[in-house]
Amino acid sequence: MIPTITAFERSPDGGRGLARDMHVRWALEEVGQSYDVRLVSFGGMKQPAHLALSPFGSIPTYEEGGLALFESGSIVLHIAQRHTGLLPDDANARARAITWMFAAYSTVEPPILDRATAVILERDAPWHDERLPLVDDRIRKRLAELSRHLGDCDWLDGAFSAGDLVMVGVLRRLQRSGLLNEFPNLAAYVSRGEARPAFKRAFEAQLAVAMAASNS
Ligand code: GTB
Repeated sequence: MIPTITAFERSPDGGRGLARDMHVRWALEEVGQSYDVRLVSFGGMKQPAHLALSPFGSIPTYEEGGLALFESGSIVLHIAQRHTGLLPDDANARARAITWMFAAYSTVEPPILDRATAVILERDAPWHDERLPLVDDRIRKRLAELSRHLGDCDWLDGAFSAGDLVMVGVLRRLQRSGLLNEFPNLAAYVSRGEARPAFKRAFEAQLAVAMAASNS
């Protein structure tokens, strides 16, 4: 059965592949699973039909037969568990790869999301100029820890896994901040992820949506 995912009809990132459907597209491409995409407007996300799939009115969602999922992490894990290619066979290595997915979402990403909020929504606040450096330092702390762990390895724990897919997806949001370049092994890690053929296919697919939206 071909799954259907949802994505922004008009992504605010203009095709930079930063919205969370990118994680899901990339995972599906890595395992060779074709998929359909239903594009949703900001208004449509808050309508009952979409809220029935996503209680928080967001993308991405994932439908496959009688199964409907929301949360990109849960969707990537579902894909990884049902196909080969994103999780190791060895039970302990598998558990560690899943741990890296959680680490990406719940330990590395929170200050990165704080930064996005600061830059996009709090730019005019009187305390913005004081807060941003504090947020950046919290990001630097996490990046330094991650950089130390990665060292000169290609991936976080042996072969590329769903943990790397999510971590690279999370780190990509820093590309315009300059923070990633302070940690050359992390910048190279992100580039390695982006060089994967599956990433490129997923990126091109979401870019095509953004280009069509900008021409309409
Ligand atoms: N925890 C959820 C998950 O991982 O699936 C978070 C889902 C989420 O935040 N979805 C966002 C959304 O639907 C899109 S991805 N927002 C609309 C709404 O809630 O009304 C987050 C995102 C948005 C925009 C950019 N950007 O422009 O760069 C990057 C990431």
